[in-house]
Amino acid sequence: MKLLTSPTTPFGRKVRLAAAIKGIENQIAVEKADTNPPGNAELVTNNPLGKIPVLVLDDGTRLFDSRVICEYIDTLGAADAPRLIPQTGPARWTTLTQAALADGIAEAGILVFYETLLRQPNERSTTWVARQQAKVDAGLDHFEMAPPNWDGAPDYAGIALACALGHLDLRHEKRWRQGRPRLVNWLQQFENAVPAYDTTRPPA
Ligand SMILES: N[C@@H](CCC(=O)N[C@@H](CS)C(=O)NCC(=O)O)C(=O)O
Repeated sequence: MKLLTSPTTPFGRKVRLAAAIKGIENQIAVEKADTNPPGNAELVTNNPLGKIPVLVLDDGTRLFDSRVICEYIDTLGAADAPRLIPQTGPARWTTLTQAALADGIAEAGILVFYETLLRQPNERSTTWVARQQAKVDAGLDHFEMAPPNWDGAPDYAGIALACALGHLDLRHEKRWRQGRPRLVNWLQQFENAVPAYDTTRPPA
């Protein structure tokens, strides 16, 4: 399998952590993809949205987005490998909802970052940035009150939250850490439990 991604995307990092927890990271060749036109032409042939990550299976099937890829990865690995997403019952919906919130934090954080990276100063909207930042802050406050728990290995919700926080460390100057001691401690516990969090850390 081939994973089209980049060293800085939190969504590609989710996939790499999922693969590591399932013990199948050696089955995935990681390939850097360009998301910016015109260099993204090849990526668009793999995902019409031009977004990463994309997992290309050995038979040529393309999987995206990161949630779909992580669900697929959860079907792989040894029989005793940790399950990332509960298959049935209330725990399934809790995990998926927590992960959706974590992904939403990352998506809003990325929109704030893109505003300065991809838009000229005269195109930027402080109102839009404030609206997205409010989503980041509200999501973080929710997790400060109720971070995802795990027994054994962190599940998919934990993976998604750790990657969202990693994105904010990289692109938002670690501001999320101020006033959120429980979440800071939670991420430290995650790092201790998942060595791949360190090896997939994006370059500063
Ligand atoms: N919901 C998607 C989000 C993927 C996403 O937004 N990826 C960003 C990189 S972090 C991207 O490819 N952006 C390029 C673009 O929007 O043109 C997922 O979970 O995979």
